[in-house]
Amino acid sequence: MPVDDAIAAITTPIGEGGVGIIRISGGEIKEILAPFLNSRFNWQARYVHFTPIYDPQTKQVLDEACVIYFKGPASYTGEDVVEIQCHSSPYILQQILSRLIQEGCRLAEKGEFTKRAFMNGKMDLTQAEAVIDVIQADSAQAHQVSLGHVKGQLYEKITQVKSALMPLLEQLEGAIDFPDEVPAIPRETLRHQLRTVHQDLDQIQQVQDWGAWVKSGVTCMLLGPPNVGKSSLFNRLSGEDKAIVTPHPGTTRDVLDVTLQLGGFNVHILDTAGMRDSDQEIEQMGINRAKERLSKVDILLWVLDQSQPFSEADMKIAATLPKMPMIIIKNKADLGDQLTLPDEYSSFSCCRVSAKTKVGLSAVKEEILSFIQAQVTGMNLGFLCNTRQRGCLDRAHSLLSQMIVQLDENQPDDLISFDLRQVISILAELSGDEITESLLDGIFSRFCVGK
Ligand SMILES: Nc1nc2c(ncn2[C@@H]2O[C@H](COP(=O)(O)OP(=O)(O)O)[C@@H](O)[C@H]2O)c(=O)[nH]1
Ligand SMILES: [Mg+2]
Repeated sequence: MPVDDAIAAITTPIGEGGVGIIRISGGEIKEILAPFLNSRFNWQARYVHFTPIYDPQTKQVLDEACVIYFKGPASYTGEDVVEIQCHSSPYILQQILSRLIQEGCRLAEKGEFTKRAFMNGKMDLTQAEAVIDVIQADSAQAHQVSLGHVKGQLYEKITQVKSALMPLLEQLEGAIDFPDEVPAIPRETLRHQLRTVHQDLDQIQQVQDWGAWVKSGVTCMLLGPPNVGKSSLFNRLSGEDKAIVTPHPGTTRDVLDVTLQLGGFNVHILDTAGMRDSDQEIEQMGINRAKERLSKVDILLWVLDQSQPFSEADMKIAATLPKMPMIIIKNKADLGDQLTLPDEYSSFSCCRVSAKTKVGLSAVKEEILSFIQAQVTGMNLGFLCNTRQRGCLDRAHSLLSQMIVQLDENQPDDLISFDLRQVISILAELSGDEITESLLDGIFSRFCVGK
């Protein structure tokens, strides 16, 4: 099958709405579309043509629509593209699509428009992958990152790193094959260059660790002894009465979660069973669940009852707190302040709140947000990778680390050049300059039909 055969799909979600769009792309779409349009239809590109759309067989009007023609290669796919913007009734859209198929179009596969854009050199693979991330972005920050990728920041950086390595490889291999003509690279130069590239990859890797927050969100867990007001705070922060609140210790069992949007970031708040040794089987199961979730938490929200002195129970919890980012929340501010925390906690951010009166709640949100912002400030989030790209980045990074050790151990040039070729090849896989068919299928199958 020719790669530019005509494909068509409904690109807008099915359902009632103002406008529904059908996109058609391919080499001979003007011929296929001719019987749908007036014989006088003017194929002026990038112009909105308001026109009836006819049934090619019966010549009945199917709908009145705005038709835009993008002449290839100046189009999304690089081929001739037509977008028919008609009324968004699933019936009308299906009617037009089914007739397009009768007249010679094929229903586009998932992501096929973007795959063609990639095949026709309209975008590199990191940009193509970013298109799916833009579609799936569910927070303002994630959206910004994906847009950065669509503009190709990651691709540019990786290309720059690769082009720093290429001359090294050429000279290394030249010196091995033609020692009389090509001088060997001094080890010190080689070491310096590899270290520089290694630092570049280090920098991109750091962005991944913190930047993952931007994509998947930040998880904060409310943790503390029973009855300090964790569930009340959870309800107040989420603005819903999701968690059951009672004066009886041991009420919360399951881990509850809610997602807030703070400053464009998704923040997942978890409410947990109060930590204590319980002889109640179900409560103990809840406590164990909370402990299991701890490893996936980014920020602990340690809740204490400030109307009481620092207790034995607080001390027990303090002893089990993992070393991780933490905000201390002193709740029940409306009942007075009896709580003095041990000195070792003086460096942690601390908020005084009352879940009952709501005083101090906004400070908790601000504290979480400023913590996230402090981590991501100064990072180029345009370098944020998806899982596939991250795998390549980690492989290239660890191979480079290994090569630097080999250089220090004075390993021969042919071994170094073999690994260097590998690193370049992995980076090419990351940027999409070296790709396999199955890799492409895997990437584009994540798309929806019509993109
Ligand atoms: N006075 C006062 N009572 C509170 C406050 N927060 C929670 N409570 C009460 O403390 C009890 C335990 O609250 P809950 O949210 O279930 O605590 P949890 O066990 O830590 O989840 C309930 O009776 C709440 O009404 C607060 O800020 N001030
Ligand atoms: Mg509770």
